[in-house]
Amino acid sequence: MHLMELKTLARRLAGTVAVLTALLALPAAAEELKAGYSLPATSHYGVGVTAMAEELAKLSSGKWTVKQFPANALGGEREMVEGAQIGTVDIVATSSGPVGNFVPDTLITDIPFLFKSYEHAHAVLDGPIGQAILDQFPKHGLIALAWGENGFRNLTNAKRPVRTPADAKGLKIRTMENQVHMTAFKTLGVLPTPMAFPELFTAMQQGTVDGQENPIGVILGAKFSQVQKYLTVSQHVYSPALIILSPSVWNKLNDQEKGWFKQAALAGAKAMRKKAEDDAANGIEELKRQGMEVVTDVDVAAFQEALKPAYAEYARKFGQDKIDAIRNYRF
Ligand code: EAX
Repeated sequence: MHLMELKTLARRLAGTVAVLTALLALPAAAEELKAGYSLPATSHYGVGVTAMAEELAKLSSGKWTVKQFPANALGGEREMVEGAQIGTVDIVATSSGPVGNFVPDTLITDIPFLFKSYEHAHAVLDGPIGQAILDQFPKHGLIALAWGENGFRNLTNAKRPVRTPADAKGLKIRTMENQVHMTAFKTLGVLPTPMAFPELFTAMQQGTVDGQENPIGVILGAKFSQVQKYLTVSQHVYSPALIILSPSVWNKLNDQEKGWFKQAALAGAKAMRKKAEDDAANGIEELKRQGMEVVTDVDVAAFQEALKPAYAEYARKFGQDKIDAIRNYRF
């Protein structure tokens, strides 16, 4: 080999070594997590997941990034929870709606008129009762990092203004795939039609169902004013949300990293609650502008009276003591 060739070879090798050294000095590539939810990126779920991602990046010095899949891109809430179980979805921000089918202990939180206020709901869910429910998730193949919020649900329909249970009777109303909600609506004499959220807009457009019920932020985000004329501010049930993590992610974490995920999820839940509550406070005016006729003088006492047989069923199912412990929780 000529001297010139040797020199060229040496230069090339030196260059390769320099590149390799630079590569090794780079931090490990961030791991991307897939997060799914049923509403647009601008919704309370989007705001919550963004806050969680930012906190996680800060705590872990960028070890994880979060790619968001809003608006049912990964399927309905039940499908996304299944995805978390099998590891095809990493993070799910979901209403408690379908979660009772996986973790039955969550169902008690879906009882109508159980929580009197946001403060009441937060105190129960963030306290020992809520924690005991979160602790049930691992044995059902899921990790629940924090309680978030969907909000107080309100009835909408395309047929008539609803103030009383008599007005609601006979309406065909989509419910979530949740036994506690279905029992309540059946008891009220409406025709409950359980259906996954992604199918709901079309079902209302085509008249397969007359109406549905959801928090104001959801009604706005999903553009239901395009297919629903009447909004009843019934606030008939508080709808919690959950930030769920796939065990396929959780089981690889060390204790410090688990702490980061929990802390990040709590920051996400806080931001989610704030956005859901801001939407509930400001969104009704926007829905009016979009053409909805709004009933605010709802006969809540009559609805509670009409629900009595459902409450008897819940007492048999969950135990009156457990229900009272939530209803009378001091905060
Ligand atoms: O989580 O299915 C529902 O009505 C939920 O409230 C909605 O997907 C937001």
